[in-house]
Amino acid sequence: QIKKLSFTERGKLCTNQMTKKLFGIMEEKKSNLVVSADFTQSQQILELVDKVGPHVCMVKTHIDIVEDFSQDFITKLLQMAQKHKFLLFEDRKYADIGNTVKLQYNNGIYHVSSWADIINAHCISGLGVLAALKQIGLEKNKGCLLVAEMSSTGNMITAEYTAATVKLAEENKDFVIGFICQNRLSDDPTLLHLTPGVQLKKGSDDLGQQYLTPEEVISKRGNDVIIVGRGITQSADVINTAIAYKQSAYNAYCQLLQ
Ligand code: BMP
Repeated sequence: QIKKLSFTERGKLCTNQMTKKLFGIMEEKKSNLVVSADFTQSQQILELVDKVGPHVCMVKTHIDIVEDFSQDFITKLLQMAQKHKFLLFEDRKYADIGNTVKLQYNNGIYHVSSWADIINAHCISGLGVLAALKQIGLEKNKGCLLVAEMSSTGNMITAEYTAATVKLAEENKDFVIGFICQNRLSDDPTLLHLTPGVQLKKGSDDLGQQYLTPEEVISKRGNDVIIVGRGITQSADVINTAIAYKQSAYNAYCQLLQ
C-alpha cells in the first residue's frame, strides 16, 4: 500500500520555491488536476481556462499549435492565471543540444521563459539540455519537469533511461520539480509525478495515445497529478467534467494519506 504525505506537508519539505508554490495551490484548491489546453485558437484557450481555472492547479499549453499567437494572448493568459490562481506549464519537451534549447526557451516568437512557470525536457541529448534551461530558468525562479516515461504505445523509453532521468532529477532539485511519467519513480516527497494519458474510462485514441483512469494513476500507481486534455476539452459540459476529474483525482490521493 502506497502512503503519501499531504500536499501541505510536502510543500513544507520543499526548498524549491516553484514546488512549494504548486503544493500550496493544490492544497488550497483541493486540486491535483492539470488541464491540457490543446486548442489552436487563442480565444478557445482563453474560454476554456476561464471555465476550468477554478478547478485546476495548472494549465498546460502547446504554444506552437496556436495559429493566432500574439503577445496580447499571453497577457490575457497571465491574467487568467492570476484570476483563478493556477500555474502555466508549457509542454515544449526541449530535447536538443544545450545551446539550441537555450535559444528555443528564451527566444523565437514565443519567449517561453518570460511567461511559463514550468517547462519540461527530454534528457535524451545529455546533461547540456538541463544545464542550458537552468541558465535561463533558475534566476527567474522557474521549474522544470523531466519526461521519464510516456503514455504512447511503442514509445522507446527504456527502464535504464527512466532510471537515469530520475537520478538527474534528484541531483538537480534546485530546478527540476518532478517528472512526466506513468508510474511513481522516486520516494522523494518533494518531487512531483505528473501523469498524462488520463480519461474517466481506460482506452486509447487512433494515434497511439493510451488512457488510464484517475484512480489507477493516483491510488494504484502512486502518481500525484493527472493531466487531462480531450477528456475535458471535448466534453459537452466542460465545467462539470473538470470537476468530476478534479474530485476523482483528489479523492484518490486522499485515500493514500498517512
Ligand atoms: P489528451 O488527454 O487529449 O490525450 O492529451 C494529453 C496531453 O498530454 C497532450 O498535450 C500530450 O502532448 C501530452 N502528453 C501525453 O499525452 N503523453 C506523454 O507521455 C507526455 C505528454 O506531454
